[in-house]
Amino acid sequence: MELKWWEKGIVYQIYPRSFCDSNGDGVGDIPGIISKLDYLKDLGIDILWLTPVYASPNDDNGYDISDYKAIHPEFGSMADMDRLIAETKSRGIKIIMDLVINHTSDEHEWFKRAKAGDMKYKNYYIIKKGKDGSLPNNWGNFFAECPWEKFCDDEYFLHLFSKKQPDLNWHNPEVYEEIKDILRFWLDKGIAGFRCDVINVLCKESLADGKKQLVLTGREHYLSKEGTHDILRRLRSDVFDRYDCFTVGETVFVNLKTANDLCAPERRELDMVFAFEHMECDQIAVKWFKTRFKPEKLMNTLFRWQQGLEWNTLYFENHDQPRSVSRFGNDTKYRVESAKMLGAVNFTLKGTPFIYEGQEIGMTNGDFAKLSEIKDIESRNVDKMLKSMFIPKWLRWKLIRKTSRDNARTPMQWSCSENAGFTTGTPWLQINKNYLTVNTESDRRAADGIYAFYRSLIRTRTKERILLEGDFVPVSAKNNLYIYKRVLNGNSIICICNFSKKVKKIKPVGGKVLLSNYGISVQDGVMKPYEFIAVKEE
Ligand code: ISL
Ligand code: CA
Repeated sequence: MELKWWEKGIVYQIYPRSFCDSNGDGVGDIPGIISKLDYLKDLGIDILWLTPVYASPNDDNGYDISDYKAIHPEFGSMADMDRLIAETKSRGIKIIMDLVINHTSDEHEWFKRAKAGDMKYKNYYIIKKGKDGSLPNNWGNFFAECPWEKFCDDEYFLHLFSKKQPDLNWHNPEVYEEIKDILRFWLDKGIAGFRCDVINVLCKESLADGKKQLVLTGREHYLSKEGTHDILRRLRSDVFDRYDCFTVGETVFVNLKTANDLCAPERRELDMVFAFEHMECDQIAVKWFKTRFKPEKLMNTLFRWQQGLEWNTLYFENHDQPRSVSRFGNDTKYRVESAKMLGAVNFTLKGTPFIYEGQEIGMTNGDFAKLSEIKDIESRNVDKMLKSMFIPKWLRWKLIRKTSRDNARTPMQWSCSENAGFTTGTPWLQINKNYLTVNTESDRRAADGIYAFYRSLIRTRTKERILLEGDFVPVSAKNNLYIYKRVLNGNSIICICNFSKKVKKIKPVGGKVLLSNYGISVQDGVMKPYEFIAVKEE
């Protein structure tokens, strides 16, 4: 079957605040993105995903939207956005935007009117009376706080995220109509699709108490419910089908069954989903408690998803996760090798690869020294929660330093000039001091640069039908050596990956070397630290 353009393409995620600042206010912006389009074109990407650039009070860095049809002035104007759309189009790059429709900002006009007593808008949100003088139910919240906030008198509104992000009431048909209108507005401008934020929690089937759980008590009442499936199917036929666009859902807590339910082509809901299971391979119960990383957990999870879902999103990083080279690789001695190896795994599995800004030069976790240097609302709430559990300060910091979302949000490192070439002003979040060595300019100059390796990954995947369409076949997974094949019409590519610092012996593989992060042309049976090799078998 002919692959769709979003299956053939490579997506590059931009976190606009941290990408490139054009006017020296310390915040990345749309003109900054435009100035880097040639860089992205040279890398070889096809699709850009922008995290929210809409008007927002920035309680959660743009995921709290106060006007879906306006650009936040700190990012530029609507004219800048139109120019970005035109400039990407002329380079053959498409743009997808973030669609945040589980909640709005409490500063959105709708919520303000609801607050002012307008019943029409009150019914846009989930507002409930308390129960016997206490909260409406016992649910938990994604940001480690109480999900109910006083609305007025004895009423509360639900917010699964921050209290400045009230959840929308998807049982109200007027909400559906409003969102349809917003989608058309952007699609008519030439946007090619959406990354749909926490899309599988839209419909709260009931507001009853939930079964007590360590995290997110109550989630059985809203995760991937029939009401959400119904909304997705309707959005598809009412809106998306009329455009050449695609949707990728950010779907929390999905397993193979629910992921299939959300994106199997015949169900006509989403085109792809972001699953999280492989991101949970180094945590205990909740993401704030990290344990030692074991490659087998990561790789076996990936192998299972490769076999259980027809088409996967392939990602190791985004703006909510620590940097992959610090987390799964080695960000000191083997930074270059392990960053390339992770990239190679991400590009040789079956699915659409996503690159998060900076991943293509092996950017590492932020080098924060104390909580006051961290801006992320989630980290700040987690600190409060852990404090209330009497966890000592040093341990709180240890956990947060490892898991904070700000690890991936530090500004993009462009050069070794002041502020890494990101801004001429004061950056909104501190720049990692390793910018003097880790930056696009030095990386692209180096003989063994990561950027150049990503370019070859992109070109190889685009050229090789086996990598695009071939079936995934696991071969072996033991002793930190991972071997898998991609197979199409009897032709195969074998991929071997040494997920450790130790040298390993294998049976030499003959054939044409397609990719090697050590630049070798013949596989000799020795796998060096973090070595990856892909060989076309003959
Ligand atoms: O990243 C997480 C925990 O650190 C997740 O629980 C995350 O909150 C969840 O995946 C939802 O993320 C998305 O929606 C949030 C926003 O803060 C995230 O940045 C976004 O990716 C609320 O809109
Ligand atoms: Ca700026």
